[in-house]
Amino acid sequence: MALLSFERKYRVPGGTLVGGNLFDFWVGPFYVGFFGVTTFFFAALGTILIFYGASQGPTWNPWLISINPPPIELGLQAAPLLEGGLWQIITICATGAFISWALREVEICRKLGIGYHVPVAFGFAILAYVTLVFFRPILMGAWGYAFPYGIFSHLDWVSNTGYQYGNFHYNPAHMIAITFFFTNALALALHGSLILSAANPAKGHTMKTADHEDTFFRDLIGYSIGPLGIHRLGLLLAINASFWSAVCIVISGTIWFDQWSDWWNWWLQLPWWANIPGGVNG
Ligand code: 07D
Ligand code: 07D
Ligand code: U10
Repeated sequence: MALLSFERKYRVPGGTLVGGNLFDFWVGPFYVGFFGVTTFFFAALGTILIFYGASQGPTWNPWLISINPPPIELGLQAAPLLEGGLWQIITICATGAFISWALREVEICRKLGIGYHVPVAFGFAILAYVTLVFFRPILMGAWGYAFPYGIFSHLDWVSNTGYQYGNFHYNPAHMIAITFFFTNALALALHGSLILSAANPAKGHTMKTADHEDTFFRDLIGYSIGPLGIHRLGLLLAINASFWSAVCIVISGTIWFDQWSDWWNWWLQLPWWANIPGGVNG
């Protein structure tokens, strides 16, 4: 079915979570819904406040604009507008917009009668964000531990936060997250190239089938995960990348305070060699 006639058939009322049929309509290609209105509201308000913050700051250079969280000394209080208060309201707007966007995805899934996999996946990105700006700062007792909203300033935050724990590469959850990110890129490269190799042949050649795809990997590595399996794997890798990222940052400063390289001392403390002469204790 051509895309436009499919849309005509499936653009039907119903499936909304809130608001009944009040916002159950489309604007151009976009489904609106109650959560489209809330997304629009939060995103517009947040953007306006970023521009207001920039107007009160020292620069209009887009790379250097930065809306900073309150100073650490203010703890978890509500801050004056220009000393982190704007950051606090923008954080509420951003979180409101991301959650609204996920719920709008849910409503669209319900209309189409498909699974909720996309909003669940996006939920893991939201988890990483709220870990950075809510969970970790709350556990550490100050909003000042969250990252500033600016293109270069948020890079400075990552670098400074990393070096506070020595070499952040020794954080074991950071290692797991990075491994998932890298594996994710490998899996997408393999999948994208395999599909194109079979489904997009040169002019004059015939398109090959899923059996050809399976056989390629069985010949190469003795096993094919299959056409459904590769998508399951991709989703698993991607959500784990976000999940372990959230873990690696939430444990830094809440349950681990030292250099991350020291964490590995447990290896040296294992009982079967901890007390041998010349060992860590001997
Ligand atoms: C391609 C989908 C499109 C999205 C894009 C981003 C904005 C921000 C607003 C100036 C893959 C749109 C950008 C709306 C403009 C203001 C106030 C997604 C795609 C194109 N970062 N980060 C970037 C965000 C964090 C880090 C680029 C957001 C953490 C490093 C862009 C968040 C840490 C590097 C950006 C966020 C961190 C970047 C490209 C939120 C750990 C880079 C992003 C809400 C996760 C790279 C100058 C991209 C860069 C980069 C946006 C959080 C680290 C500006 C919205 C605090 C090390 N980040 N980031 O393509 O070039 O994403 O920076 O959590 O090197 Mg970041
Ligand atoms: C948080 C983004 C959420 C986005 C949302 C949507 C819009 C709308 C609109 C386009 C999580 C936003 C949407 C705004 C846009 C339109 C229209 C994603 C988020 C909800 N690190 N490190 C990570 C690597 C080092 C450090 C994660 C690699 C150094 C710290 C990942 C290297 C030091 C933190 C990662 C490396 C250091 C991290 C980031 C290499 C610095 C974190 C991915 C090769 C000296 C952060 C939760 C992520 C984290 C994080 C990778 C090096 C410090 C695993 C590959 C050694 C402090 N690093 N890192 O989290 O875990 O995405 O955050 O050297 O806080 Mg690291
Ligand atoms: C995949 C796939 C597959 C495909 C695919 C894809 C994955 C099976 C079949 C999809 C993949 C791609 C297309 C590839 C490219 C994608 C990426 C690289 C990912 C990154 C994407 C981007 C960078 C693009 C981002 C663009 C976005 C997010 C669109 C921007 C949209 C807007 C600004 C509008 C958003 C809509 C909203 C909020 C809801 C509706 C609202 C409106 C239309 C606005 C009007 C508002 C109202 C009517 C409400 C009124 C508002 C009120 C009352 C509030 C007022 C408040 C005030 C303060 C003013 O696997 O294979 O192929 O294609």
